[in-house]
Amino acid sequence: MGARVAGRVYHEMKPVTGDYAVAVRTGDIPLVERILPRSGVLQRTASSGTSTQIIAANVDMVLIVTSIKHPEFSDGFVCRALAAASWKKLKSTIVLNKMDLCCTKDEELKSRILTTYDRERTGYPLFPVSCITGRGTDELRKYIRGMTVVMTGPSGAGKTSLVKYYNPSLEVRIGTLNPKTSKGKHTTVAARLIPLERNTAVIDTPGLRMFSIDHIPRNDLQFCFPEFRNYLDECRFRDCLHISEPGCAVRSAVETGSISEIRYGKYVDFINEKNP
Ligand SMILES: Nc1nc2c(ncn2[C@@H]2O[C@H](COP(=O)(O)OP(=O)(O)OP(=O)(O)O)[C@@H](O)[C@H]2O)c(=O)[nH]1
Ligand SMILES: [Mg+2]
Ligand SMILES: [Zn+2]
Repeated sequence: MGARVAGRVYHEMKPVTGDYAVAVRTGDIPLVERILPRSGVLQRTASSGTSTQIIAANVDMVLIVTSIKHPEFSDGFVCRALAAASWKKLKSTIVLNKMDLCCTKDEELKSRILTTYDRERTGYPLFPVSCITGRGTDELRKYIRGMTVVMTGPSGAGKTSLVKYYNPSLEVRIGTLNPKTSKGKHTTVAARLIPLERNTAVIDTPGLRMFSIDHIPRNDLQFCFPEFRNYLDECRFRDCLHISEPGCAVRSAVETGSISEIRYGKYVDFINEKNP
């Protein structure tokens, strides 16, 4: 059902997908008079680069939907989205879609991804799935039961296909990929909350070129990598940023293999992107 939003409300607190609102009936269409305080907010730095954009509100978990290929798996995207969710104290889960496309020559990439994001190390669950064969979809469905989850990912990773898989009668547009680049064509243009079974809902969102995290302060980035946490107190210097300081326990953990080199490399990239 549609609703109108009072101009004052729109001005004060732009409504976003997932918001709870108080509305009154005025004729045919309800009028939203108030938006309730938000919890569980997923946000990124807006494309303008100067402000943050709320992707969805009142979510219990973020599903980072990626594909093993077509489009190519991107550690940069995944690590940025994980950091953004973690910074807002939101739980995340990685969904590795299009497993049906994985052939013998992709085995190395597959095991590399599974090792990098290994749950024992990072704490993040990872579900390999396929919307074509249905592989892994039951496990994922059980895992999100009772929650409102927001999906984010690159265009063409199969976010809308996954909701359609769970709710085949849903009228949604599924896109094709650019055959040259294997990237999606930004088919979904607005976020939408789709109720699944009782108490479960999925928010489908438009695919992103990049998940910008310019809004996360430089010093906070280290807390957005859960696998660093056990080591942060062990560094020689209290203000260690874990880049080149002597006696850094995080870097030692990278050397011994307790922290993935790829995850650590992304952390260093994110630090270097920020002005001191
Ligand atoms: N082989 C294979 N193709 C898939 C799978 N899931 C989705 N696709 C295909 O991937 C393409 C893009 O799917 P969408 O669901 O539109 O992707 P999206 O992530 O919603 O893309 P945007 O809305 O642009 O962000 C379509 O051609 C789908 O048929 C899968 O598990 N296996
Ligand atoms: Mg879509
Ligand atoms: Zn350190």
